[in-house]
Amino acid sequence: MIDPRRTRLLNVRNDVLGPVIYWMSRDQRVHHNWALLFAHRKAKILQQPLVVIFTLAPSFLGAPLRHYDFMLQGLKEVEVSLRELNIPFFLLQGEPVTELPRFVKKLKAGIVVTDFSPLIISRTWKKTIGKELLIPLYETDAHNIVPCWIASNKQEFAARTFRPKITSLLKEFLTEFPELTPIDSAMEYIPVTWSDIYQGLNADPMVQPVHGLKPGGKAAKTCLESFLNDRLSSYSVNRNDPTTGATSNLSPYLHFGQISAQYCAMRASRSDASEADRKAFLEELIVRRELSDNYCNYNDLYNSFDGLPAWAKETLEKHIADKREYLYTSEEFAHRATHEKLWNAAQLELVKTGRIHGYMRMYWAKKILEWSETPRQAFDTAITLNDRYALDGRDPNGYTGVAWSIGGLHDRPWFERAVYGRIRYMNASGCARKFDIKRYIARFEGEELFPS
Ligand code: FAD
Ligand code: FO1
Repeated sequence: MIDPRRTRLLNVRNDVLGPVIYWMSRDQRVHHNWALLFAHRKAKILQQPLVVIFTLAPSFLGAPLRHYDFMLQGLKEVEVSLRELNIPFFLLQGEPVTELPRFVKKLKAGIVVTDFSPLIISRTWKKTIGKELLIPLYETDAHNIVPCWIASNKQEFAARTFRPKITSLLKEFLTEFPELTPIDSAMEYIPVTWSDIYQGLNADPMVQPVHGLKPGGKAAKTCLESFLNDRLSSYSVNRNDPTTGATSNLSPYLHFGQISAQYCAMRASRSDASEADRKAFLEELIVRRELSDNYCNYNDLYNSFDGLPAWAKETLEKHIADKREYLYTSEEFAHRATHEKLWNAAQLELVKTGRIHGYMRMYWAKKILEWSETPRQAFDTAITLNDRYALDGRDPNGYTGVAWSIGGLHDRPWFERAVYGRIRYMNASGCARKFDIKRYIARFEGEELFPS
């Protein structure tokens, strides 16, 4: 029931008799989690206890308090759900590369299973730990429906080259999940003292937690159900209109793994919405999202201008000396000090609500390209602002989204123009053709951030 292709061994070691550890990182949930299911099965076969650990790094790509708060509230729920299955949960504070091997020794563990992330920070942790451990370190892709290394063995050119590969494999991988049964492990353990964890955080409090979006697995499920019941049936028509609120709002939950994309895809494909609406949603949730993991997994320069396609770098560099009608520094962008109300409203949505509507995100990034000194500076500004304020930031989707908007990744050359070269152009009047921009600006100009 667990496809063996979802898991790979990161170091050459044999299973040892001893407790099995699931080192949870990207997929912070108990249900519909292939990595936990794999570890659970190993524990059953070897008749060993199973424990779950999360290593809370002192800092993670500059994540401020907003993100840690959302994540820790979700992890609190994980601890409770695991307790119902008699599976201990440990939260270790400190560098994973020291804390994990130390915990393995203390526990005399026999196997470590972890989940998959294409980000370099996560790959580096595993490379170091895999070398040091004398026991096996397995990695299960619990985030993608088709495991990243199965979907493709190279960086894909565009969605159109990736889509057939993914779609042909969906019938084998878009499946139900086996049930997770309680473990009869005799291991006693002390519950996490969450107050100490919060004390020990040194995350920047300048970016406060957002209201209006409850963290955790239960809230994620409610968000999915409300989307399936009320909004999926208008998704294909309204998804690009930020004033309709027609999208799922699932990205923070998907980013922290508080809900399984595969579970969302199963539920959506069975909904009674039209074929057009289901197709449009699954295109984003499966093809676009898994294409982002493909980009980050096979291009080590995913978070840099240097990672962009050659044609895009060439055309942007050809126009590097073009006169910029407006010029802003990243601070001016951060403080919404541009001449354009629509752009300032999008930045305000991002800063205040921790999210920015998908269509606006493209326009938001492209204007940073147009109004920055250089394309390289624009790329770095967009990543910094996105990761600082967006709850779904520090995600392959973000690096890929910025690379698409500013650097033509997975896109094609368009007709040439100043500053952009042949990168696809967007502007406010283009937005006005799509939706009521006055209404959008009004929502954020008066800083009344949630429509009554
Ligand atoms: P829905 O439209 O309901 O889609 C459902 C899910 O499909 C999303 O949650 C997401 O997981 C996936 N998805 C949707 N659109 C895309 C896309 N274009 N690329 C990849 N996956 C997609 N997404 C992030 O998760 N984190 C980011 O930091 C991020 N930064 C972005 C920056 C820019 C400049 C751009 C253009 C896009 C960015 N995206 C990012 C992708 C996309 O805009 C968001 O995933 C989407 O708007 C999230 O809202 P939703 O969950 O309501 O999406
Ligand atoms: N993963 C961890 O294993 N430990 C952390 O301390 C941690 C902090 C963190 C903070 C913000 C954020 O957006 C993600 C964070 N993650 C952490 C990782 C995250 O869950 C994913 O594994 C990566 O973002 C890869 O997609």
